[in-house]
Amino acid sequence: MKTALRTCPLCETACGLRLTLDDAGSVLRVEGDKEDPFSKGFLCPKGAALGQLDEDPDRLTRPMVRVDGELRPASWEEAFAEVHRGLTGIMAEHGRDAVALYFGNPTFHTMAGFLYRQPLTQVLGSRNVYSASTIDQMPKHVASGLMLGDPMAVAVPDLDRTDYMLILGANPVESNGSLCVAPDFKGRLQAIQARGGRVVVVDPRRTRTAELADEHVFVRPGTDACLLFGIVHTLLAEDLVKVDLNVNGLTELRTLANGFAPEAVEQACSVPAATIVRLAREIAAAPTAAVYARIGTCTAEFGSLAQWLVDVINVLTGNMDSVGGVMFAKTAGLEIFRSGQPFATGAWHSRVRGLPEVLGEFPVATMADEIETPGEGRIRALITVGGNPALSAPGAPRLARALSGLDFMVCVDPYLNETTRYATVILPPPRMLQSPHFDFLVQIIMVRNYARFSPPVLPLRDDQRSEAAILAKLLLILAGQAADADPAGAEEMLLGQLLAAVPELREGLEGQDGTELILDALLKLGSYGLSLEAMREAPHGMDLGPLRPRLGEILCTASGKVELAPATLAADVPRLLRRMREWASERDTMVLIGRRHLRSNNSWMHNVPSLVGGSNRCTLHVHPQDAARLGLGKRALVRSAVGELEVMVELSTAIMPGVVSLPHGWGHEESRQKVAREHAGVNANALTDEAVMDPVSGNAVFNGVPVTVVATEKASNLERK
Ligand SMILES: Nc1nc2c(c(=O)[nH]1)N[C@H]1C(S)=C(S)[C@@H](COP(=O)(O)OP(=O)(O)OC[C@H]3O[C@@H](n4cnc5c(=O)[nH]c(N)nc54)[C@H](O)[C@@H]3O)O[C@H]1N2
Ligand SMILES: Nc1nc2c(c(=O)[nH]1)N[C@H]1C(S)=C(S)[C@@H](COP(=O)(O)OP(=O)(O)OC[C@H]3O[C@@H](n4cnc5c(=O)[nH]c(N)nc54)[C@H](O)[C@@H]3O)O[C@H]1N2
Ligand code: SF4
Ligand SMILES: [Mo]
Repeated sequence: MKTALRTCPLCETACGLRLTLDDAGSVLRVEGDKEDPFSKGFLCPKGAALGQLDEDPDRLTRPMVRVDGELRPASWEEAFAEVHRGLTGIMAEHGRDAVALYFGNPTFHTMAGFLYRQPLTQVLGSRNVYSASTIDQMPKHVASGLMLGDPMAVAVPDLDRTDYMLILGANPVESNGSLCVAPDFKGRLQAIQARGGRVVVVDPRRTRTAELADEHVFVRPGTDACLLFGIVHTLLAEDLVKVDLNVNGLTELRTLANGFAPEAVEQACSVPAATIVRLAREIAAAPTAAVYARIGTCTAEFGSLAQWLVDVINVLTGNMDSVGGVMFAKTAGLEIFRSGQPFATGAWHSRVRGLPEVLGEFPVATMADEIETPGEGRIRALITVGGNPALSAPGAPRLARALSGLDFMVCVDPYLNETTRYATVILPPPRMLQSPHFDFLVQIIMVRNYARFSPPVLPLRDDQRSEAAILAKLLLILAGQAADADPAGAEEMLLGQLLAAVPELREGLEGQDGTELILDALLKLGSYGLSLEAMREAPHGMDLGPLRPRLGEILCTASGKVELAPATLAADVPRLLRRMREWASERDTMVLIGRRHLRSNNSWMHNVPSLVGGSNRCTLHVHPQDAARLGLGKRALVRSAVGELEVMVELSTAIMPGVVSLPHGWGHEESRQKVAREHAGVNANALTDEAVMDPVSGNAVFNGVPVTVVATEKASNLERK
């Protein structure tokens, strides 16, 4: 028996875990690490299932290569030779834009994903770069970038000190929080209440977070920008503004807000004008307040406007960069990457739909267009790293068909799943416990500055490759080197770039492999004068103190001021005004939203028996009033502009009438994963429409999708066992 300390790599919350393993390396028990200064013993059911997930017998242990149309196990040498053949051939014949990259959600968490993402993108030199960002948080980056200059300057609620928290479109009691890292988010919300503060939740569904709150406000999906504008309008009209930062654009903001008086927006968003006015007054009157909005407001038609208005309210009420309001974390290893250059979008545009590049990426919502549309620059090969777009992207069935028509596809992924089934080569990373872990990106969004390093718990076997070594090989192949090039060369290249100004640091670096050496370098170059050695000496993690005001270090707009009415966003306001009128008259249209469940995470945790079944089901939540009106029984057919699905109906008074909710990440009927196949569910993204997006950020729209729902008696996917 052995115990090991480990950061949970499964979600943004980064909980400290204490594992008990047997001599064979099998996980016997997972507990929260009580000595972790940040998570203090908290863990969720997914963290508790880390061992089962890591030891899932359906995880791939060997590379797979397609031979005669079928994926077969192969050696690493064969697999890399095939990758070399496929990619170099396509790049030589069709140019570099013919090869696309897709980085999925886990690449935001793994060390290898973080370290190799930029280098792979740079070395490939293709415009066709996609990531889970444009099916998630891109509107936040755009709003921060345009207001503050730095797209990575994500303002985080000062959860532990605020007196008032307005939450829109987030359900942290189930999701554990996103763009706001706070282990035991629920306990921290309850602590706000215990110290006399107030929590208000705006959501079309009375979620577990809404139930805990002091007040829950139902909002019509997709209309948050109107509601938020109503709050801004009130703050300005009632002179409740106390701006204590150097700002630009207050006059323009006033003009833009003109059309959004609370009485003008209430019809569209279904929130009474009196409630909007009261919320504005409450935020302004609270000693400190934080407005926080997540996925429900990002994956919507006006995602960027909503994210902008959230921070406008934080600025107008004196809560931006201030204790108890929203602030900016100070990372241990990333500050050197701040460019200091003002953010802009649209340096180039996509070939088919002419969409602007945002952070060097095109929207996932246009990936199928770029694969299917003939002509120069068409995508013919795709590299995916830790992503499952065949389930997670809008209009997913069309994208899956497009993937099946690619000339070549290589997937770095531990599973043969709905996406990797189209691969020519699958390169599986080792078990999570065989990889070192340090959450680089999550440090940007923590409610307290904190760092923790977990060395690998288990060694690699000879027939395995670390994820970093896999990505290093891909990097070398893209750089034109031979299939058998030594991945250590890529690591030295990265170190060389990092230490260009201080090459003398190279000699003193330590680490078991290239990944650890690079981490040591970043920590030594970082804000707190840390090192890998210092991290090893603090195996429970290191508290680096509460958030402190630091906007002065981050702000990099051209004006040097906080931009309250950036031109790119102001230009999108007329579209909102038009849509607002339509919403007011479309009140009978049924709309679809998503749903997350505590025991699930996107598409890839449905193969662990303890995480599926029970209440974690892929059902359509329908309000009983709607069900009666539509004559729905157990099953229903849901139709959208792009597809239809037969679903199991679950009545719920928690959902707003006129709204139905279906979780994403399901639809495993053809999966090779045994347990997941038995709990197949349906793919919600068969209903979402890739033609509709937030045009400013290119973000997909998963919430507020117009649908019709009719009764059906056909046998359902859900019941097929
Ligand atoms: N258990 C679990 N945890 C997860 C994940 C998971 O799949 N399962 N996924 C992880 C990932 S990748 C992310 S990005 C985070 C997301 O974390 P959260 O943002 O907290 O995500 P959700 O739980 O989906 O909460 C979104 C809420 O928005 C509401 N909503 C839908 N449409 C609208 C709208 O138009 N307006 C408003 N105001 N609300 C709306 C929904 O009803 C829902 O309650 O969670 C992470 N954590
Ligand atoms: N309708 C609807 N669709 C949504 C959402 C929604 O709310 N509603 N949410 C969106 C959001 S917020 C997100 S983040 C996206 C997620 O979209 P994706 O990132 O495309 O999908 P995931 O389901 O997270 O798939 C993760 C993949 O990574 C693999 N993987 C797991 N661990 C590792 C690892 O250590 N290394 C590597 N290389 N691979 C690994 C898994 O096998 C899986 O194939 O989905 C989006 N899609
Ligand atoms: S909340 Fe759960 S999944 Fe997320 S890091 Fe903590 S234990 Fe892991
Ligand atoms: Mo996400």
